[in-house]
Amino acid sequence: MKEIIMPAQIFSGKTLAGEQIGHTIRTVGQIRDIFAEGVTLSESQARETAYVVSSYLPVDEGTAGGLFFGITELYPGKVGSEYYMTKGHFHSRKDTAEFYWGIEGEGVLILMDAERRIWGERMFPGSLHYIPGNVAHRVANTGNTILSFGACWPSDAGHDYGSIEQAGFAARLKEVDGHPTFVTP
Ligand code: S6P
Ligand code: ZN
Repeated sequence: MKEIIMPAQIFSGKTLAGEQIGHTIRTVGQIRDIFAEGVTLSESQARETAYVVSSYLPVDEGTAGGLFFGITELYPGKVGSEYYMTKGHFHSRKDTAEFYWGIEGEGVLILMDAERRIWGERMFPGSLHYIPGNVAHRVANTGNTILSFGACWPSDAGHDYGSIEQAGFAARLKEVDGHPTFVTP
């Protein structure tokens, strides 16, 4: 008799649930170094949640040929005139791509290639973003509500946060006259 089983993980279209779903919380204090220098955080703002990543990693990190799936909920807020954003990273294996898609809220996907060329793509419910290999990616919440987006990436992509920690992105997305604007240092 061939069995039909229930999936152990459920993606409702908005949230991800199941026994193998992991959650990572990043507070504003934990990611303070990604924002422009010179802005002092209050203790209460440092304790705020900046984003939560719920992820389904069905195979070990580094496995060739597998896929990972994640939902990021990025809270609204600013440090100075800079929007709350994810840390951002290149993939450790340079030739690995990724899909992002907008679920709720609005924001900007900030992309930077190996030559430090920067561009942005608007994120909104239904937006779909192909992030090619060797392109760093970071998301900023430019709205007043949670920005939720999905991600799917190869299980052997890995994360290179160090390059961004050292050299940053070539431009910062700031609110200027009420609008998201790239500002170069
Ligand atoms: C993983 C994928 C996302 C991010 C998440 C948080 O490759 O791009 O799940 O991990 O959006 O961003 P970051 O830059 O802090 O990992
Ligand atoms: Zn990635």
